[in-house]
Amino acid sequence: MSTALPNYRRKQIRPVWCSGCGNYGVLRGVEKALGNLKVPAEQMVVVSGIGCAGRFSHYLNTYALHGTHGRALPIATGVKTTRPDLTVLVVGGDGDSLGIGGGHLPHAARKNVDLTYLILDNNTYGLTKGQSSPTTPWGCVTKSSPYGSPEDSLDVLPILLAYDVSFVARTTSLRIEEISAVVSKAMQHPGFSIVHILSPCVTYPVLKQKALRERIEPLPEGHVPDNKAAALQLAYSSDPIYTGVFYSIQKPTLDARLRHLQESALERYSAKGTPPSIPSLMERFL
Ligand SMILES: Cc1ncc(C[n+]2csc(CCOP(=O)(O)OP(=O)(O)O)c2C)c(N)n1
Ligand code: SF4
Repeated sequence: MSTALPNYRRKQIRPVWCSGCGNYGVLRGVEKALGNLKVPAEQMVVVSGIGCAGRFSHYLNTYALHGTHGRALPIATGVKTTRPDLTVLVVGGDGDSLGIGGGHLPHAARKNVDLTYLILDNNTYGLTKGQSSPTTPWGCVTKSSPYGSPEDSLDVLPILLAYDVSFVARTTSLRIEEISAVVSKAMQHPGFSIVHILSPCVTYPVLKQKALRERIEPLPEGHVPDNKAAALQLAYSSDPIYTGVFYSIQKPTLDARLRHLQESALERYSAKGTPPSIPSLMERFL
């Protein structure tokens, strides 16, 4: 198999997304990023959760794992830990990533597992027909809140920054070139990288394209992404909604930490003679 495929779209499977769905723009931007980085398709795994966004893994010509609702991150962590040589991309909607799966985020951040997570946020549960989600604004009328949502919405970027995710960026499906640039940077980042992608649903339009277009603005030119306080301040802004790389720092990845543990354990045992066999270790628990 060739190692530099020019086109990463899986031609046999046409997306089932509604015409005009923001996810088409995201798919195009991600394809471009993969093309820029020349990621060998056979070295890549896309893991996705359940939802319209969760269909993403079907459409790229890579290995794919369409998991269960909210569990894409632990599955992807398992893939990356057993096969650190593979490039792992994770995709989920706002419900999948921040609702049912939200509890996994701080732990993936603590581990700094080397993968890229794309959160496709349309402020609603698209697949199940427009219920309110963790990012639906307060007061918004949805299928599950006919008199207006009685809850505050999550402020996604400040939460990711508080979790100390080592790379935090935002973009939108309206800007394909920006998706390509930001996702390329995220995938090159050694550690846990998250790109929050505002991707309007046209069928249940809680996040509206026009309103989004009017409010998005690139981060100020002088923004230095290793400054968490500055990143937080910009992340709290809702008008404008800034896009770009808010935060990026280097810290040891889970793989590096595990290798270090393994090497130091082996060193300890080799100083004492031969390492214990697995059956002898098991016997200690009988
Ligand atoms: C354990 C479990 N609970 C609920 C569902 C039903 N369900 C499927 S997708 C979904 C929400 C999807 O919303 P989101 O993650 O925001 O993705 P979108 O469809 O908007 O892209 C729900 C509640 C499920 N499949 N599994
Ligand atoms: S329901 Fe919304 S999110 Fe799902 S495919 Fe249609 S437009 Fe996209």
